[in-house]
Amino acid sequence: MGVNSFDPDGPADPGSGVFGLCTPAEEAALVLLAAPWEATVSYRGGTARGPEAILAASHQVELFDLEVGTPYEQGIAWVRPKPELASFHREALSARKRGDTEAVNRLCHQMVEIISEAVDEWMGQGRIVGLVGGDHSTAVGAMEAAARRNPGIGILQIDAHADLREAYQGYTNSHASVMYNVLKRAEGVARLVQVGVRDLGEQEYDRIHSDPRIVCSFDRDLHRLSWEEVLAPLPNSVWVSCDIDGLEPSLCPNTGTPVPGGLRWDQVSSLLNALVASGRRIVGFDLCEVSPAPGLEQERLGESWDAAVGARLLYRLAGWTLRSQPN
Ligand SMILES: [Mn+2]
Repeated sequence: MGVNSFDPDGPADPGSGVFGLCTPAEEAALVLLAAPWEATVSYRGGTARGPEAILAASHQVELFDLEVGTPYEQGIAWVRPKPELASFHREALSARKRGDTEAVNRLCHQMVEIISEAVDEWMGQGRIVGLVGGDHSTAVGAMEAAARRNPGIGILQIDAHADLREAYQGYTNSHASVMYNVLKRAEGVARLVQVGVRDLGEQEYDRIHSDPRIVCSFDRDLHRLSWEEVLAPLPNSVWVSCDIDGLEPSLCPNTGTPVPGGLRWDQVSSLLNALVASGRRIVGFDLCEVSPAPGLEQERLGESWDAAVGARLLYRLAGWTLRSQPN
């Protein structure tokens, strides 16, 4: 990694990897798996360009962070899924255009399998994995893989939406069904703790109250809850699933389905600080639904405000995750 010439406080080398680092994936403690995918977006598109935009914006992120210190020292690398994912994505988008819901569902299922296998492989090689979506449905396979390797885990979901629909617009792997699918498919998930939810259907509301695995801290209740109370139902090992729309829309103005309200930047920080301070271990995480401004040219993706926020949150998620590992 050219330790002698590497200056963590200096500008990123344009040819460098995520956060301006050059650590090969084989030597990194944490790999960030890009999942450019938005086959079932229901409102505004763009999140398939999220990973690329975050990668570009990551070159502006300070490697010293007041909350998480210097996680880059343990090695963080950017990795891509199998090239088939891109062709499946193109096929899914055109199937969607011609109204072939069955084909969309089949291709989305293949996406889930590809992500699940990739995450499992990296975990098998001793890496911790952070998934960078793409729409939130890209996280289903990642959580499945994590639950297989860590039975009994909890999921901490930061999201404006409950994502508990059985299907949405006929799509069984919709971004609106993420947690429904995870709870149905991943037996290893013991608990789902939702934070920031403020936009949901009546059936989702009923599901929250009828499934003993689900505990939801609605956005409207956060002012009277401590993070300790919010986090209390979680077991020791936790996957953090972060849909950027859980944050205030001012932090993600171009996300697919923005909703008023949401967590402030300092609240996300203090929530995740509290999670790590409680002694729980973050076994992996996803960051989804970050979307650059529409029409932004390729070479200007890194200037996107959404990506600037996303890249900083990604660095902190990496930092909290690494810090939470037992020595
Ligand atoms: Mn979501």
